[in-house]
Amino acid sequence: KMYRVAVCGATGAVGREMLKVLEQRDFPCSEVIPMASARSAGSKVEFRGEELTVVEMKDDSFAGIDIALFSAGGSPSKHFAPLAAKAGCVVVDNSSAWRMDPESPLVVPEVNPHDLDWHKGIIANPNCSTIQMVVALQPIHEKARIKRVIVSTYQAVSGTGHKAIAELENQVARLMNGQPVVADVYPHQIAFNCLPHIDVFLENGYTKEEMKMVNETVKIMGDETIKVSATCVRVPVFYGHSESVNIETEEKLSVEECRTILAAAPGVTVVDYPEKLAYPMAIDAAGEDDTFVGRIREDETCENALNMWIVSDNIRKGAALNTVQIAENLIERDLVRVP
Ligand code: A2P
Ligand code: 11C
Repeated sequence: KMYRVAVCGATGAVGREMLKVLEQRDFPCSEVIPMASARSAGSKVEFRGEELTVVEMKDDSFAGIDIALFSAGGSPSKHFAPLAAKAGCVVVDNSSAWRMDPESPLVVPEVNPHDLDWHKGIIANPNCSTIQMVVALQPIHEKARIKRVIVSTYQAVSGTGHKAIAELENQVARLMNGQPVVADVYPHQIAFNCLPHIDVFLENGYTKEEMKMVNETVKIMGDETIKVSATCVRVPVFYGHSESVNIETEEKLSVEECRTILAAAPGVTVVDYPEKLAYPMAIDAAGEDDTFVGRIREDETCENALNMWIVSDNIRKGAALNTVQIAENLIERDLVRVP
């Protein structure tokens, strides 16, 4: 069977990657309909060597569409996803709008594909920094039960969207030419800097991005006992989020065992050869599908704990690829229908 697929937010950083991933994975689509706001309606995007015309996403845009992949931001998702589902279209949403909604499964196919069974029309794609972390945590949890995770992230500007990519390029160029920088997307200069601030600050002193890692991890892994403490930092990298992760487990797991488990885990590649100076790096992960794990070592200050470094392309596994994988899973398991 072939499907009619809408890509909502098709002109954005993630939307463009979704088109690329659909093409690369030969997704069974009879038609792809790129949608965006009125601002870019009429513009062109490329798919399978053809130019497709972007149409404006409207309340009645979803009749006859089987699957809609959303990456148009939180408020458009809040408004349009229920309308799409009502029209009989299954939505896989990349925004934060539906992630903690008890009626919407939050899915990483390597971790909890079974949660797709109870979808009611809207399936949420987790936050990029959460996705790459849980892909590595799940196999460790299955073997040794994770009690507590302490994570610090080093996140690329592409996570903010195409305007932030342009802002970093522009600031670097201006600084190299002795001109003053212009900060518009971020509150401070991002070029040659690190900002311990992603998304908005909350009352508890954490940022929303940090609390996404705490809450989404529990929902995806289906275990409320897993405690997560996060610090999220924006760094002047274009593509690829990196994470320093400390994992405390119930059972002892040796470095060697951990490497073996991760090497066998779906979606994970272990790159851990310090003697050859080989470890995961954002510039190598960019454009790749896997999550890369290295620097695996014992935390010598704690009985059962390991440290590791986890890197993945935030636009691919962190967003576009995971969304398409969810859609592929729905097809495989005959779940492309709104109950
Ligand atoms: P547009 O080009 O019309 O602004 P990014 O995350 O890279 O900033 O991209 C956001 C994407 O979401 C873009 O494709 C943008 O389209 C789209 N978008 C933003 N707001 C809306 C909206 N209200 N309706 C439809 N698409 C939207
Ligand atoms: C970032 N993680 O890197 C964010 C981007 O909740 O989907 C994704 C925000 C979200 O800025």
